Amino acid sequence: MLTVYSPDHELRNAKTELYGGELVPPFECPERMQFVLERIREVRLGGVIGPEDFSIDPVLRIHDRGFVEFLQSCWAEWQATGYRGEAIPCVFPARGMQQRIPDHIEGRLGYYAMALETSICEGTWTAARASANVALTAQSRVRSAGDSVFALCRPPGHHASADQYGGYCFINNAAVCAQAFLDQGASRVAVLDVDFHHGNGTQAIFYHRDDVQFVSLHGDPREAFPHFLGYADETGAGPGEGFNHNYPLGPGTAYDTWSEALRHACNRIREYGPDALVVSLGVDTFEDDPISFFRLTSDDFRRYGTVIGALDLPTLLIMEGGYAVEEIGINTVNVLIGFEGH
Ligand code: SP5
Ligand code: ZN
Repeated sequence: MLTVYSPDHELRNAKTELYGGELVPPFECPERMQFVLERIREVRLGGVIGPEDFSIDPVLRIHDRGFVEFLQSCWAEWQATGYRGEAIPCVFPARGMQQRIPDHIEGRLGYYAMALETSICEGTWTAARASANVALTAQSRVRSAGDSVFALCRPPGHHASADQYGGYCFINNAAVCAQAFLDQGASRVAVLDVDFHHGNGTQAIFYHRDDVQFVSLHGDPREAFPHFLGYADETGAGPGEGFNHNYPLGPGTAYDTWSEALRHACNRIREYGPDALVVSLGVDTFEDDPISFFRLTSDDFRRYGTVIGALDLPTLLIMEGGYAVEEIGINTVNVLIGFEGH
């Protein structure tokens, strides 16, 4: 399987993540990519190519212009205030308040954030753009060649909505690529999100639409981030009713229960009959992931790769989360090996 990758992700190298009331080194760190790349080479998965440059247009098909401009200028504006730390909001348009966009960076940070563990630092926007270019390059290969491609994206994307960043995400790579398939002639696209966390951004972006089906397995929002979306009764709205499927699963979920949900999810995708499949591939479902609570083993990743491969669709696999850094390569590449060997 071909992989698309850019070293420009290294430009996002934040020093801080707000975790348990402390500022700690971010779980979502540059080293993650080295372990995946190494493993790809070790098992000779296939070639690794760099991204092409895309304009901002495919990103603007999904994200608001004001949001994109905010991400672009955030670091410079934050620095101009004289603050010494990385950019973190501390005030929000909470219930009962106005949803107007303020001028000051402090207010705009709160307006555009969905979570504040994600510090914005120098290089964040450049890295996020490179990540989107990686995804779009892989998408264009899937579209032109009809085979399946792995987009080794960093930063990840599935928590980002049309106008909010957070959960380590800035541009929703999966949503941008699903839209790109449609814009290039597909009638229906399915997004299967197997990251431990609910893909709230992707769900919100397509919630009212019937041309993108969103199917997600994740930690039950009663117990897991992002906490405010991902319940089973969120089934879509308006023309999108029936095209959103959530499988919230509780603490300690192991492969028997998880894979049962996956098979159910895959049947929903078969019924939908999409022209292309986008997989939001997070491997934070791993038993030793430091911030998650599922119990998948490294072998389970290979097993479920075959289940997804058996859908037999042109598939774009996009890297999302996974924070057991030493094992992220083995687990991610196991999915790809299983997928190819189905
Ligand atoms: C892409 C992705 O996987 N983003 C995940 C972002 C999660 N950030 C907040 C984590 C809060 C973790 N709290 C769990 C405590 C476990 N002891
Ligand atoms: Zn995750």
